[in-house]
Amino acid sequence: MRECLRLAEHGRREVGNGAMVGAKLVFRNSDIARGYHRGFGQIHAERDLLMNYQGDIPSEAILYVNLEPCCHQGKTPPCTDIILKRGVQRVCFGMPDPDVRVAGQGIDLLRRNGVEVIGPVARAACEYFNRGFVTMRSKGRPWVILKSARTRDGQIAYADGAPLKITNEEQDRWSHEHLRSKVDAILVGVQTIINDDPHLTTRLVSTPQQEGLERYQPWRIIFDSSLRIPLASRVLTDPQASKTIVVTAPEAPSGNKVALRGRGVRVFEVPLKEGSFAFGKLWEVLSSPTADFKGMTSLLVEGGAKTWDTFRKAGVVDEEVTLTSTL
Ligand code: AOF
Ligand code: ZN
Repeated sequence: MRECLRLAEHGRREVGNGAMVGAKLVFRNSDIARGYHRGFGQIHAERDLLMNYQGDIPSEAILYVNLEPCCHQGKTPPCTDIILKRGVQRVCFGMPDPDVRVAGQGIDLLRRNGVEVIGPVARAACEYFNRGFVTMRSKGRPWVILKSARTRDGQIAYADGAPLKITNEEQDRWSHEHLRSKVDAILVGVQTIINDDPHLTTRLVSTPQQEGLERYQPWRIIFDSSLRIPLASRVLTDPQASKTIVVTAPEAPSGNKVALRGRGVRVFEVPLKEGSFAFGKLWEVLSSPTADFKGMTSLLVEGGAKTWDTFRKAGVVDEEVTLTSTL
Protein backbone atom coordinates (compact mmCIF):
# COMPACT_ATOMS: atom_id res chain seq x y z
CA MET A 1 0.00 0.00 0.00
CA ARG A 2 2.94 2.28 0.67
CA GLU A 3 3.98 1.75 -2.93
CA CYS A 4 0.48 2.66 -4.10
CA LEU A 5 0.89 5.96 -2.24
CA ARG A 6 4.26 6.50 -3.86
CA LEU A 7 2.69 6.02 -7.29
CA ALA A 8 -0.27 8.20 -6.30
CA GLU A 9 2.14 10.99 -5.34
CA HIS A 10 2.81 11.60 -9.07
CA GLY A 11 -0.69 13.04 -9.28
CA ARG A 12 -0.10 15.66 -6.58
CA ARG A 13 -1.15 19.15 -7.75
CA GLU A 14 -2.57 17.61 -10.94
CA VAL A 15 -5.77 16.03 -9.66
CA GLY A 16 -7.67 19.26 -8.95
CA ASN A 17 -10.57 18.52 -6.62
CA GLY A 18 -10.09 14.74 -7.01
CA ALA A 19 -8.01 12.07 -5.26
CA MET A 20 -4.39 10.96 -5.66
CA VAL A 21 -4.56 7.24 -6.37
CA GLY A 22 -1.97 4.57 -7.18
CA ALA A 23 -2.48 0.90 -8.04
CA LYS A 24 -0.32 -2.19 -8.28
CA LEU A 25 -0.99 -5.69 -9.50
CA VAL A 26 1.03 -8.24 -7.56
CA PHE A 27 1.44 -11.95 -8.29
CA ARG A 28 3.58 -14.26 -6.13
CA ASN A 29 5.33 -11.33 -4.50
CA SER A 30 6.30 -9.60 -7.68
CA ASP A 31 4.78 -6.66 -9.50
CA ILE A 32 2.99 -7.33 -12.74
CA ALA A 33 1.77 -3.81 -13.43
CA ARG A 34 1.35 -0.34 -12.00
CA GLY A 35 -0.88 2.61 -12.63
CA TYR A 36 -1.90 5.95 -11.18
CA HIS A 37 -4.39 8.76 -11.60
CA ARG A 38 -2.42 11.32 -13.59
CA GLY A 39 -4.66 14.29 -13.34
CA PHE A 40 -8.08 15.86 -13.19
CA GLY A 41 -10.46 14.32 -15.71
CA GLN A 42 -8.00 11.60 -16.68
CA ILE A 43 -8.54 7.86 -16.27
CA HIS A 44 -8.37 6.44 -12.77
CA ALA A 45 -5.45 4.45 -11.37
CA GLU A 46 -7.04 1.01 -11.77
CA ARG A 47 -8.00 1.64 -15.40
CA ASP A 48 -4.55 3.12 -16.07
CA LEU A 49 -2.98 -0.07 -14.71
CA LEU A 50 -5.29 -2.41 -16.60
CA MET A 51 -4.72 -0.54 -19.83
CA ASN A 52 -0.94 -0.63 -19.33
CA TYR A 53 -1.11 -4.37 -18.79
CA GLN A 54 -2.94 -6.42 -21.38
CA GLY A 55 -1.85 -9.92 -20.26
CA ASP A 56 -3.91 -12.53 -18.45
CA ILE A 57 -4.53 -11.97 -14.77
CA PRO A 58 -3.87 -15.06 -12.62
CA SER A 59 -6.65 -15.75 -10.10
CA GLU A 60 -4.26 -15.37 -7.15
CA ALA A 61 -3.01 -11.96 -8.32
CA ILE A 62 -3.99 -9.07 -6.04
CA LEU A 63 -4.83 -5.58 -7.25
CA TYR A 64 -3.70 -3.12 -4.58
CA VAL A 65 -5.15 0.40 -4.63
CA ASN A 66 -5.13 3.11 -1.95
CA LEU A 67 -8.77 4.15 -2.54
CA GLU A 68 -11.88 1.99 -2.87
CA PRO A 69 -12.50 1.44 -6.60
CA CYS A 70 -15.25 3.70 -7.90
CA CYS A 71 -18.49 2.36 -9.35
CA HIS A 72 -19.91 5.56 -10.81
CA GLN A 73 -19.79 7.07 -14.24
CA GLY A 74 -18.01 10.38 -13.67
CA LYS A 75 -15.66 12.06 -16.08
CA THR A 76 -14.39 8.55 -16.78
CA PRO A 77 -16.12 5.12 -16.61
CA PRO A 78 -16.42 3.13 -13.35
CA CYS A 79 -13.27 1.29 -12.28
CA THR A 80 -15.37 -1.65 -11.09
CA ASP A 81 -16.39 -2.28 -14.73
CA ILE A 82 -12.87 -2.84 -15.98
CA ILE A 83 -11.85 -4.78 -12.84
CA LEU A 84 -14.70 -7.26 -13.43
CA LYS A 85 -14.25 -7.34 -17.19
CA ARG A 86 -10.58 -8.21 -16.91
CA GLY A 87 -11.26 -10.93 -14.37
CA VAL A 88 -9.36 -9.53 -11.39
CA GLN A 89 -10.37 -11.81 -8.52
CA ARG A 90 -8.70 -10.18 -5.53
CA VAL A 91 -8.63 -6.50 -4.62
CA CYS A 92 -6.97 -4.96 -1.58
CA PHE A 93 -7.89 -1.31 -0.88
CA GLY A 94 -6.48 1.27 1.54
CA MET A 95 -9.51 3.37 2.48
CA PRO A 96 -13.21 3.65 1.62
CA ASP A 97 -14.13 6.42 -0.84
CA PRO A 98 -15.89 9.31 0.98
CA ASP A 99 -17.46 10.46 -2.31
CA VAL A 100 -21.23 9.91 -1.92
CA ARG A 101 -21.36 8.44 -5.40
CA VAL A 102 -19.17 5.55 -4.21
CA ALA A 103 -19.15 5.29 -0.35
CA GLY A 104 -18.88 1.53 0.02
CA GLN A 105 -20.87 0.69 -3.10
CA GLY A 106 -17.69 -0.01 -5.09
CA ILE A 107 -16.70 -2.69 -2.60
CA ASP A 108 -20.23 -4.14 -2.43
CA LEU A 109 -20.45 -4.38 -6.19
CA LEU A 110 -17.13 -6.22 -6.46
CA ARG A 111 -18.09 -8.62 -3.66
CA ARG A 112 -21.50 -9.32 -5.19
CA ASN A 113 -19.67 -10.30 -8.35
CA GLY A 114 -17.45 -12.79 -6.56
CA VAL A 115 -14.31 -10.68 -6.13
CA GLU A 116 -12.47 -11.18 -2.85
CA VAL A 117 -12.11 -7.67 -1.38
CA ILE A 118 -9.62 -7.08 1.43
CA GLY A 119 -9.50 -3.85 3.41
CA PRO A 120 -9.41 -1.09 4.41
CA VAL A 121 -5.83 -2.03 5.24
CA ALA A 122 -4.14 1.31 5.95
CA ARG A 123 -7.06 3.62 6.43
CA ALA A 124 -5.45 6.30 8.60
CA ALA A 125 -2.31 6.62 6.47
CA CYS A 126 -4.31 6.67 3.23
CA GLU A 127 -6.80 9.23 4.57
CA TYR A 128 -4.01 11.47 5.81
CA PHE A 129 -2.22 11.19 2.48
CA ASN A 130 -5.40 12.34 0.68
CA ARG A 131 -6.45 14.78 3.42
CA GLY A 132 -7.41 17.51 0.95
CA PHE A 133 -9.72 15.20 -0.99
CA VAL A 134 -11.15 13.63 2.20
CA THR A 135 -11.84 17.04 3.79
CA MET A 136 -13.46 18.30 0.60
CA ARG A 137 -15.69 15.24 0.23
CA SER A 138 -16.61 14.97 3.91
CA LYS A 139 -16.75 18.63 5.05
CA GLY A 140 -17.19 20.42 1.75
CA ARG A 141 -14.07 22.52 2.23
CA PRO A 142 -10.33 22.27 1.58
CA TRP A 143 -7.69 21.19 4.10
CA VAL A 144 -6.54 24.49 5.62
CA ILE A 145 -3.03 25.16 6.93
CA LEU A 146 -2.47 28.43 8.73
CA LYS A 147 1.11 29.67 8.59
CA SER A 148 2.37 32.54 10.68
CA ALA A 149 5.70 34.01 11.64
CA ARG A 150 6.59 35.92 14.79
CA THR A 151 9.58 37.35 16.53
CA ARG A 152 10.78 35.78 19.76
CA ASP A 153 8.80 38.34 21.70
CA GLY A 154 5.63 37.64 19.75
CA GLN A 155 5.52 40.51 17.25
CA ILE A 156 4.09 39.84 13.81
CA ALA A 157 4.39 43.35 12.31
CA TYR A 158 5.30 46.92 13.12
CA ALA A 159 2.38 48.90 14.57
CA ASP A 160 2.30 51.17 11.49
CA GLY A 161 2.07 48.21 9.11
CA ALA A 162 5.62 48.57 7.75
CA PRO A 163 6.99 45.20 6.62
CA LEU A 164 8.85 43.31 9.31
CA LYS A 165 11.12 40.54 8.05
CA ILE A 166 10.94 37.80 10.66
CA THR A 167 12.03 34.54 9.08
CA ASN A 168 15.50 33.86 7.75
CA GLU A 169 16.29 32.51 4.30
CA GLU A 170 16.51 28.92 5.51
CA GLN A 171 13.04 29.13 7.05
CA ASP A 172 11.69 30.70 3.86
CA ARG A 173 13.24 27.95 1.78
CA TRP A 174 11.63 25.38 4.08
CA SER A 175 8.19 26.92 3.77
CA HIS A 176 8.47 27.21 0.00
CA GLU A 177 9.42 23.57 -0.27
CA HIS A 178 7.26 21.97 2.40
CA LEU A 179 4.25 24.26 2.56
CA ARG A 180 3.80 26.35 -0.59
CA SER A 181 4.84 23.60 -3.01
CA LYS A 182 2.47 21.09 -1.43
CA VAL A 183 -0.77 23.08 -1.53
CA ASP A 184 -3.17 24.08 -4.28
CA ALA A 185 -3.33 27.71 -3.15
CA ILE A 186 -1.77 30.34 -0.89
CA LEU A 187 -4.21 32.85 0.58
CA VAL A 188 -3.59 36.32 2.06
CA GLY A 189 -5.68 39.37 2.91
CA VAL A 190 -5.31 42.49 0.75
CA GLN A 191 -3.66 44.39 3.61
CA THR A 192 -0.70 42.01 3.39
CA ILE A 193 -0.39 42.85 -0.33
CA ILE A 194 -0.55 46.56 0.47
CA ASN A 195 2.00 46.33 3.33
CA ASP A 196 4.49 43.77 2.02
CA ASP A 197 3.86 43.37 -1.73
CA PRO A 198 4.80 39.66 -1.47
CA HIS A 199 5.60 37.38 -4.42
CA LEU A 200 3.71 34.39 -2.99
CA THR A 201 5.71 32.06 -5.21
CA THR A 202 7.75 28.88 -4.75
CA ARG A 203 10.90 30.57 -6.08
CA LEU A 204 13.17 29.27 -3.29
CA VAL A 205 12.57 25.63 -4.16
CA SER A 206 16.01 24.71 -5.45
CA THR A 207 15.19 22.00 -7.97
CA PRO A 208 11.87 21.32 -9.64
CA GLN A 209 10.57 18.15 -7.99
CA GLN A 210 9.77 16.44 -11.24
CA GLU A 211 12.49 16.54 -13.87
CA GLY A 212 11.58 18.34 -17.04
CA LEU A 213 8.59 20.09 -15.55
CA GLU A 214 8.38 23.76 -14.75
CA ARG A 215 8.48 24.74 -11.10
CA TYR A 216 5.03 24.41 -9.63
CA GLN A 217 3.21 27.63 -8.83
CA PRO A 218 0.19 27.33 -6.54
CA TRP A 219 -2.80 29.63 -6.99
CA ARG A 220 -2.51 32.92 -5.10
CA ILE A 221 -5.78 33.97 -3.53
CA ILE A 222 -6.29 37.51 -2.23
CA PHE A 223 -9.21 38.35 0.06
CA ASP A 224 -10.21 41.85 -1.02
CA SER A 225 -13.86 42.72 -0.36
CA SER A 226 -13.71 46.28 -1.72
CA LEU A 227 -10.96 45.80 -4.33
CA ARG A 228 -8.25 47.94 -2.79
CA ILE A 229 -5.47 45.87 -4.36
CA PRO A 230 -2.87 48.14 -6.05
CA LEU A 231 -2.70 47.35 -9.76
CA ALA A 232 1.10 47.55 -9.54
CA SER A 233 1.41 44.78 -6.93
CA ARG A 234 3.67 41.86 -7.75
CA VAL A 235 0.92 39.25 -7.71
CA LEU A 236 -0.85 41.18 -10.49
CA THR A 237 2.15 42.07 -12.62
CA ASP A 238 4.64 39.18 -12.42
CA PRO A 239 4.75 36.33 -14.99
CA GLN A 240 2.42 34.22 -12.80
CA ALA A 241 -0.35 36.84 -12.70
CA SER A 242 -2.71 34.34 -14.35
CA LYS A 243 -2.38 32.21 -11.20
CA THR A 244 -3.87 34.96 -9.04
CA ILE A 245 -7.47 34.84 -7.86
CA VAL A 246 -8.97 37.89 -6.21
CA VAL A 247 -11.95 37.04 -4.02
CA THR A 248 -14.24 40.01 -3.70
CA ALA A 249 -17.81 40.97 -2.86
CA PRO A 250 -20.50 41.29 -5.54
CA GLU A 251 -20.91 44.98 -4.60
CA ALA A 252 -17.19 45.87 -5.12
CA PRO A 253 -16.58 48.47 -7.86
CA SER A 254 -17.20 46.83 -11.21
CA GLY A 255 -14.57 48.98 -12.96
CA ASN A 256 -11.88 47.41 -10.77
CA LYS A 257 -13.16 43.92 -11.60
CA VAL A 258 -12.92 44.69 -15.30
CA ALA A 259 -9.36 46.05 -14.88
CA LEU A 260 -8.25 42.90 -13.03
CA ARG A 261 -9.89 40.51 -15.47
CA GLY A 262 -8.25 42.45 -18.30
CA ARG A 263 -4.88 41.36 -16.89
CA GLY A 264 -5.83 37.72 -16.85
CA VAL A 265 -6.46 37.72 -13.10
CA ARG A 266 -9.48 35.71 -11.95
CA VAL A 267 -12.06 37.56 -9.90
CA PHE A 268 -14.37 35.32 -7.84
CA GLU A 269 -17.39 36.96 -6.26
CA VAL A 270 -18.42 35.75 -2.82
CA PRO A 271 -21.10 37.47 -0.71
CA LEU A 272 -20.20 38.96 2.66
CA LYS A 273 -21.77 37.72 5.88
CA GLU A 274 -21.29 39.93 8.96
CA GLY A 275 -18.29 41.62 7.36
CA SER A 276 -16.45 38.43 6.29
CA PHE A 277 -16.76 36.31 3.19
CA ALA A 278 -19.43 33.61 3.53
CA PHE A 279 -17.28 30.50 3.83
CA GLY A 280 -19.90 28.13 2.42
CA LYS A 281 -20.03 30.07 -0.82
CA LEU A 282 -16.24 30.51 -0.88
CA TRP A 283 -15.71 26.75 -0.65
CA GLU A 284 -18.22 26.17 -3.38
CA VAL A 285 -16.44 28.57 -5.71
CA LEU A 286 -12.97 27.22 -4.93
CA SER A 287 -13.91 23.57 -5.28
CA SER A 288 -16.10 23.76 -8.37
CA PRO A 289 -14.25 23.02 -11.59
CA THR A 290 -14.96 25.16 -14.65
CA ALA A 291 -13.63 24.94 -18.20
CA ASP A 292 -10.15 26.12 -17.23
CA PHE A 293 -10.10 25.56 -13.47
CA LYS A 294 -9.80 22.13 -11.82
CA GLY A 295 -10.92 23.12 -8.33
CA MET A 296 -8.76 22.73 -5.25
CA THR A 297 -8.59 20.84 -1.97
CA SER A 298 -5.80 22.49 0.05
CA LEU A 299 -5.10 26.03 1.16
CA LEU A 300 -2.22 27.73 2.96
CA VAL A 301 -3.34 30.85 4.80
CA GLU A 302 -0.33 33.14 5.18
CA GLY A 303 -1.88 36.18 6.84
CA GLY A 304 -2.16 38.76 8.06
CA ALA A 305 -3.64 38.95 11.53
CA LYS A 306 -7.20 39.71 10.40
CA THR A 307 -7.23 36.88 7.89
CA TRP A 308 -5.84 34.37 10.43
CA ASP A 309 -8.55 35.49 12.83
CA THR A 310 -11.31 35.02 10.27
CA PHE A 311 -10.20 31.44 9.62
CA ARG A 312 -9.69 30.61 13.30
CA LYS A 313 -13.06 32.03 14.35
CA ALA A 314 -14.82 30.07 11.62
CA GLY A 315 -13.20 26.88 12.99
CA VAL A 316 -11.82 25.90 9.62
CA VAL A 317 -8.11 25.48 10.44
CA ASP A 318 -6.75 21.92 10.23
CA GLU A 319 -3.09 22.59 10.87
CA GLU A 320 -1.04 25.55 12.17
CA VAL A 321 2.63 26.22 11.51
CA THR A 322 4.37 29.05 13.34
CA LEU A 323 7.88 30.08 12.36
CA THR A 324 9.72 31.97 15.08
CA SER A 325 12.54 34.40 14.42
CA THR A 326 15.96 32.94 15.20
CA LEU A 327 17.41 36.32 16.21
C1 AOF B 1 -10.82 5.36 -8.23
N1 AOF B 1 -9.59 5.46 -8.74
O1 AOF B 1 -7.85 6.66 -9.45
C2 AOF B 1 -9.67 7.82 -8.56
C3 AOF B 1 -10.97 7.71 -8.00
O2 AOF B 1 -14.89 12.83 -11.97
P1 AOF B 1 -14.17 11.53 -11.96
O3 AOF B 1 -14.68 10.56 -12.95
O4 AOF B 1 -12.66 11.67 -12.05
O5 AOF B 1 -14.47 10.91 -10.52
C4 AOF B 1 -13.98 11.51 -9.38
C5 AOF B 1 -14.28 10.62 -8.21
O6 AOF B 1 -13.78 9.32 -8.47
C6 AOF B 1 -13.59 11.07 -6.93
O7 AOF B 1 -14.40 11.92 -6.17
C7 AOF B 1 -13.39 9.74 -6.24
O8 AOF B 1 -14.60 9.34 -5.66
C8 AOF B 1 -13.08 8.81 -7.37
N2 AOF B 1 -11.65 8.82 -7.65
N3 AOF B 1 -11.49 6.47 -7.84
O9 AOF B 1 -11.35 4.26 -8.13
C9 AOF B 1 -8.98 6.63 -8.93
N4 AOF B 1 -9.10 9.03 -8.76
ZN1 ZN C 1 -12.43 4.92 -10.58
